[in-house]
Amino acid sequence: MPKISSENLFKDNSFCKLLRIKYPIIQGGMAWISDAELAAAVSNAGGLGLIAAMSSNGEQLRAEIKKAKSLTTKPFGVNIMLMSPFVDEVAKVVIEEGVKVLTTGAGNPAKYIPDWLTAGIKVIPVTASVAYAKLMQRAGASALIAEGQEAGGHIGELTTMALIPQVADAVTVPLAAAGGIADGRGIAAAFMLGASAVQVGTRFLVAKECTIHQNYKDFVLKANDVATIVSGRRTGHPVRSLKSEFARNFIKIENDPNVTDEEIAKLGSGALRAAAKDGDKLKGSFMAGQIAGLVSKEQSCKEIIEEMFNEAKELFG
Ligand code: TUI
Repeated sequence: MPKISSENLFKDNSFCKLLRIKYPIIQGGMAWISDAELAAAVSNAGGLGLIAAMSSNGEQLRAEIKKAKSLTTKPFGVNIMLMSPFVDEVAKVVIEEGVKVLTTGAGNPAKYIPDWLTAGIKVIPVTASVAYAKLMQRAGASALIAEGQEAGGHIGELTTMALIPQVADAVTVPLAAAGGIADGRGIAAAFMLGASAVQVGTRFLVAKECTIHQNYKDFVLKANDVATIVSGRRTGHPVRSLKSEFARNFIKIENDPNVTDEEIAKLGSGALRAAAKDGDKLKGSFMAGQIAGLVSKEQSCKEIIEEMFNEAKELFG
């Protein structure tokens, strides 16, 4: 097995080369959260910022992309959530707007990949299993993000610790690790497991440039190791979030056999917005990863990224 050194963190790094970025860190494409302001701040700090297309229709996404272009000259990307009702239109808008990098989540992007590749876009699907990682590599993925179930939001079954080395052995494209990473130790561990980049969501929730409601940030800052819970197992779309009234209630209701699937589906709608925009604990789904307990201070994106990579560099000696 090749030795990993601090050289691999920056100079000799497949993600930095592929994406023309300084630090091999991707900011998670978080629905209702990852806007032009956050994406541009991460990109300006040397990482890859992402705009989440999930909550946007085509024209809203176009406006957000234009805004990001006005805030940074560095590369940034768009995250496309495949369960979005607007997925067909946003899949076209990213081509029209000359977006250079896409990540995808919560489904299979195979039918869009040929058009994106023809347009010169680098496509980086998020995967939660080895089989799906192989499928995405065959479909033309430029790189992959393997996400463990420590992550916030929609999750798969495997942990980051078990998933990353297995995916690393199964594919040849550059691999990023996600789920449970919020400091330099997490970066170092991810690299040891076979990743050459990390994707971070939870720690960026409390970034100064992240525009979510202060209640959301405080919820993350106060979280401990057992502050998250998984709901939505019955719907087939399990979601990790902080233990809000809404999340506890959702689990109670989904466990009730008298409640119909339609009623459950209705329950979830609007919950991401209620958390991000209104900070409403009764109606909001405050998605966050298990590493929230480690996130204890609000910092700029630049401070977050530089601190994380300085720690990782120290660890490699
Ligand atoms: O997508 C995410 N995280 C998300 S999406 C989201 S919005 C949402 N809200 C309510 C219910 C569901 C979603 C919030 N957080 N992460 C990337 C990710 N993708 N994790 C797991 C997957 C995944 C899962 C199944 C990717 C592909 C897949 O199946 C592929 C297939 O075989 O169809």
